[in-house]
Amino acid sequence: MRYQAVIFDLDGVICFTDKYHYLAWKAIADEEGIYFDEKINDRLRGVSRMASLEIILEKAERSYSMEEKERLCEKKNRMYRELLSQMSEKDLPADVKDVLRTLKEAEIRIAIGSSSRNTKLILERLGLENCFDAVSDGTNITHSKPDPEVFLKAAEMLGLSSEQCLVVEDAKAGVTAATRGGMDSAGIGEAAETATWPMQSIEELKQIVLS
Ligand code: B16
Ligand code: MG
Repeated sequence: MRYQAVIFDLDGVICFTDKYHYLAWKAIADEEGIYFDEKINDRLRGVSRMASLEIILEKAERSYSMEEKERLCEKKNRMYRELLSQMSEKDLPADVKDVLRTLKEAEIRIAIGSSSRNTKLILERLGLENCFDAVSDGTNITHSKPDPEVFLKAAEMLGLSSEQCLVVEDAKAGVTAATRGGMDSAGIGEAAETATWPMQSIEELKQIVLS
């Protein structure tokens, strides 16, 4: 088999927390009187919390101090975590569950490579806290996607080289990060446009990895 491990992005791949990011950022933007829509939201996929705010503030009519930006990030994160706290194992899509089980049965190692600092909470809510062989996330990196750091750290935790790992992404920034790290990628949604393996659905991953 071509790959020994699959490194999964979290938001937008394993679960649909991307919609909660949108709702929380939308509430912040509305309060501040800043235009924000789903198209702008797509640019936030895979990028850090502060970098996300900077993108939203491009439409602001005034400039914000670093203190104000930090307050807005904290507020957004409180709203986001409130939404996450309502999640349960039912929010793990059946096709994702099936893919994870199939890869494990085939002894392909699985890891998380997410920019999120809320990864631990999300995995707990989904009942996946003991599922992955490695978890690399926003708490162990200094540069978020499109920098390859999060994926390189995941490969290092697995004890594997970049060529042995396949990254699964929903964000163009994530595909760029994988490519810069010397890794192939499988992409869904907008990430399918630039990934090594474009996919219509996550189920296609079984064919890509196991053939
Ligand atoms: P947090 P991923 C990313 O997660 C999200 O796509 C991105 O929208 C978010 O800003 C980033 O995590 C940071 O998340 O505020 O929870 O630390 O797609 O890399 O799993
Ligand atoms: Mg994502």
